[in-house]
Amino acid sequence: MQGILRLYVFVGIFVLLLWSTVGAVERYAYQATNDAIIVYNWGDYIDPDLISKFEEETGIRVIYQTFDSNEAMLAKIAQGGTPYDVAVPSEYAVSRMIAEDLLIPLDMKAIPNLKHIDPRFLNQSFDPHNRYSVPYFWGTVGIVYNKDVLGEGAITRWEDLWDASYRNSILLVDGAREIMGMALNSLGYSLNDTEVEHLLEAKAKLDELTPNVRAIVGDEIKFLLETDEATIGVVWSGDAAEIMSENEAFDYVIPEEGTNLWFDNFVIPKTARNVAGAHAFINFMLDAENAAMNAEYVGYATPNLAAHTYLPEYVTNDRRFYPDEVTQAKLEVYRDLGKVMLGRYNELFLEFKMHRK
Ligand code: N2P
Repeated sequence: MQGILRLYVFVGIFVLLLWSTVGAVERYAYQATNDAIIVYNWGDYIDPDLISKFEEETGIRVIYQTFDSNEAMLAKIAQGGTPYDVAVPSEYAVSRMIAEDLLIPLDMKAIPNLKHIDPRFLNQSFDPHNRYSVPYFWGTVGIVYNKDVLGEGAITRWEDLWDASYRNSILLVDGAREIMGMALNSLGYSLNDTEVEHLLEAKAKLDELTPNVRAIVGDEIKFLLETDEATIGVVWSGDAAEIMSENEAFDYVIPEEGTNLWFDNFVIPKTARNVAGAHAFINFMLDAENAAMNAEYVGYATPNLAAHTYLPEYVTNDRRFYPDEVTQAKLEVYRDLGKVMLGRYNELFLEFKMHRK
């Protein structure tokens, strides 16, 4: 008994020590804000060499943290614990952050490289006149599938995923809007639908997909598909591009029923302590050569027109990843559905995940 007690005390002291050390390191990191910036980005979403290049060129140290969904990022920033200088929300999350007064207006004089951005990606409805945001990458949500195993053209629609022959074959990206959106689109509804009946129908439809779902995963989805752990994945377009460059058996389709067209953007949260450094970082990432290097590394489509001159034409002409305007017009951009409705989407997605257990 005494031994167990001693063990508990020992573990307790260890945890306390660890906790206070982590706290001290974080505090130290966040104090040095004049020569540092804290960047909060999606996982696997930057060429790490660009971070070193920025640090060398400017002398500003980058403290880099990642998230894997808009919902996680929104919660962390709203809670305010970490003084982020730069974050990368998708369009509907930009609207949410503006509505919740979480962002500072950008000083475009400090971002002259904005001139490189294709004008059709500017002045969008989620942030008129780009008061708070500048475009980073854009793309779609779609299906990557092993054409060597399933056959060329085997999958063209969301509905195909429900085929009983794909038992235990599908990996889903762990995103509430993405997966609820897929179910809504497969039923012919908008992925911005707010009718409770339709949302419940979508959740029931997801439950029916359960036997075919192998796992719901984060960024490891790329590795799992590249190494043939599954034959089908519901992924963001750039992740599909990377999977296909590692494993030529895969192809990517934009489902016929329609899907999500998304735009990710740089913003500066109100928590920022190094606003000048944040602008410098955004401007650096918008430099044409840097943007091209970044696009080549992560596999996503860049809205930076000047960067296109540094990218091979077979990349920028690939309509699977740079869909033309006719296709884009058929796709839907997520709207900010408001806090309550977004909560509803999250709950239903969570229930689907639990249902699988
Ligand atoms: C890459 C994240 C892609 C973000 N891991 C899609 N909005």
